[in-house]
Amino acid sequence: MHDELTAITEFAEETAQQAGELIIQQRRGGNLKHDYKDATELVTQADIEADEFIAQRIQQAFPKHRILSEEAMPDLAQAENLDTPLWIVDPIDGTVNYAYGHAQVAVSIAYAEKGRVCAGVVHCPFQQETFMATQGQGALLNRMPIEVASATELRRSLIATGFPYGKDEIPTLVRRLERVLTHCRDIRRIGSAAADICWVACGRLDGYYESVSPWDFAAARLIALEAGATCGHFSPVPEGYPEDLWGRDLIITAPGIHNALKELLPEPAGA
Ligand code: LIP
Repeated sequence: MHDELTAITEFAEETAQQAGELIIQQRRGGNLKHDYKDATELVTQADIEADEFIAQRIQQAFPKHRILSEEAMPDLAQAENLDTPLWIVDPIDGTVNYAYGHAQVAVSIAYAEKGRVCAGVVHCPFQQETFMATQGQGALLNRMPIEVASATELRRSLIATGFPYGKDEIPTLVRRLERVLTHCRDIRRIGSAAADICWVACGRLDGYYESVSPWDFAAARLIALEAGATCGHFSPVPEGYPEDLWGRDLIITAPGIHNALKELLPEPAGA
């Protein structure tokens, strides 16, 4: 099983790096076509083409496996079907960054069996960084071991978060942000959950919290766990739903600040 999983991680690494080359070329070519999902969420032609490329490679190599991907196969019910292996794909995490020419963009590919993510790759093509992990084998950045920060004081910790495309929850999120910013060193809003979480894994950040989709975080969460991070939720995970794929109210931190940050996140009674 160990060798099979390692081979799957290496397949995901190669696939993510090839998809990374595709999106670099697309952006360099200029005139990037884009559209909007639900009138608010930006999607580019590169998102769609990279999603199709990754899906084709997975289907050729693993025809019996299922795929949950942001653009081509976004059926979240797939996450609750534990019968066959599942690939969870975000072809471009940080789509707005990608469209604006920023570097914090990630290709995220995770592999899960019975709802547990056991292989994950996050490739950041514009920064030439590939984060990866196989369950039980530690976390790597460009094939070198990484580990989470040793932060123990929230007031001296750098915390990342993000915000949804929809604006309904902004008042609650701003009140939460005020509580966190009052008690930590500073906040970063990088624009890619996969990059945020991998930066916690390698100690560039001390913590992260947000609510995102499974494809945004599934691979990075395994990488962070394997790097020694504490991963959890600050609200209950629905009974029977795979914790590794539940993206509401995520908190991923250096172990020493987990409880201190977690206490600040839920809306206080009567707020
Ligand atoms: C993004 C997430 C990010 C979040 C953005 C967006 P996308 O995913 O990675 O953490 O704050 O609103 O959801 O849409 O670029 O794949």
